Amino acid sequence: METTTQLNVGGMTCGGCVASVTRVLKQIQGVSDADVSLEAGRAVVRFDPDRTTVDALLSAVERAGFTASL
Ligand SMILES: [Cu+2]
Repeated sequence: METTTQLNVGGMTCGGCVASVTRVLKQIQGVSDADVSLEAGRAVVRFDPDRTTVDALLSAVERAGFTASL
């Protein structure tokens, strides 16, 4: 069963950052959608909790050079 979570993403300054965060999130196995907002500094991520975890989402965003928290 898919679920949706909202992450706070820090360090995004332009559309390129939004594209990067969106890409890294969507590349994770089990993520079906990621909606990233520059203005809000947030990412709404739809994922299957049997296939990935919130920690994996946070780590992926951090590895891409941004901060991430719940
Ligand atoms: Cu940018």
